[in-house]
Amino acid sequence: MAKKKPEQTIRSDAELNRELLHSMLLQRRFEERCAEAYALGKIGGFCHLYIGQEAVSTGSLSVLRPDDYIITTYRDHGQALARGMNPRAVMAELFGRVDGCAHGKGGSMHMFDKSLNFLGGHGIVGAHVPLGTGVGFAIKYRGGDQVCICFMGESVVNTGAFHEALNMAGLWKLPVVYVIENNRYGMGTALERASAIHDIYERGASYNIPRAVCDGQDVFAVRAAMQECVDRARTESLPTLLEIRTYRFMGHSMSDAVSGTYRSKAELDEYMKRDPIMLLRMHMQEQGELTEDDLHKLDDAIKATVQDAWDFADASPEPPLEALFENVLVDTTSDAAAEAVAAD
Ligand SMILES: Cc1ncc(C[n+]2csc(CCOP(=O)(O)OP(=O)(O)O)c2C)c(N)n1
Repeated sequence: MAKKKPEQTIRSDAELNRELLHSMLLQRRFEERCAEAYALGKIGGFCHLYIGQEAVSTGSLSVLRPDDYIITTYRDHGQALARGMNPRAVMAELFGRVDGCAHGKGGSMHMFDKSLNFLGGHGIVGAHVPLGTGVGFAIKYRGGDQVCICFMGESVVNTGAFHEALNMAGLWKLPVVYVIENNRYGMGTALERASAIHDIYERGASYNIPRAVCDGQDVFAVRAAMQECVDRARTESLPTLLEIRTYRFMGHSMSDAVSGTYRSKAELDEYMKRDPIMLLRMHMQEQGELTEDDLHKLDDAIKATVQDAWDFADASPEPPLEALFENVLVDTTSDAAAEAVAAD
């Protein structure tokens, strides 16, 4: 029997497709090395991999301007790389070294880069959503036309902070795109066991927020959906609740097995048939935009980039003991602090 071809939607030009493939493959190879580094004890603490979800970060961030803002959860390595963060700074942060983006004090869940308006990397489920709303408020208050993208997992919609933040965004018409990365599970709890509503995007109705849903394994579908949301935010200053349906191929974090007891191997296999990188690669090969040789060269170059990030991180020193007390307390009453705030 002929194999059914995985569905795909909008098409794009060859150059752009190559950039999208590069971005997604970089995340995949980076995460694979993170798993290895974790097993070797070079990375400690929490570590949540992004394998399987790469079309969400790449597709979403590919339609943004450099001055737009991004805020996200702890599953943040892929989004940081897709935004253009230096893989060295990301890997060094994971290794807990001084050359990391947070000088080794944040780790996996706290990627941050002010120069890219990448505002983290937050570990408390739901707690960053009001911050995303605050960024939207600041943009509007200052009269700018930037957009804030606030990523979150689907279990966030059951936290109180989500509802308070979306109510304000709907009421004040803030330029924020709230992206639900619906990968079906909050740790080991399936969406259907945790939420009375299974079409998560419908929650936007409660706050009069426009809403949409798209296929998160198809990078073109993500781009198209996100472009609409970003245009709405930029030109009409309106928020959107966008549900992107995806799937994580690894465990919730490094502490659980690949498959877990909460889902079957058959389910995992079924979703892996729609690996987002494979779908894009197949499309490009069908269009004559990519040969096997091109693919190998691209993959080798990306592997070398990731190896370079690893070597850089490994050579970077650990933060000194005194660093424990740096950036903990700020005297906001001093003249210097007031000047720093005014200049920002
Ligand atoms: C307030 C709070 N409660 C519990 C946790 C522990 N915790 C970490 S991740 C997680 C599940 C989150 O699932 P989801 O939002 O769907 O995101 P995903 O991990 O699937 O990307 C939980 C309960 C936490 N970090 N913060």
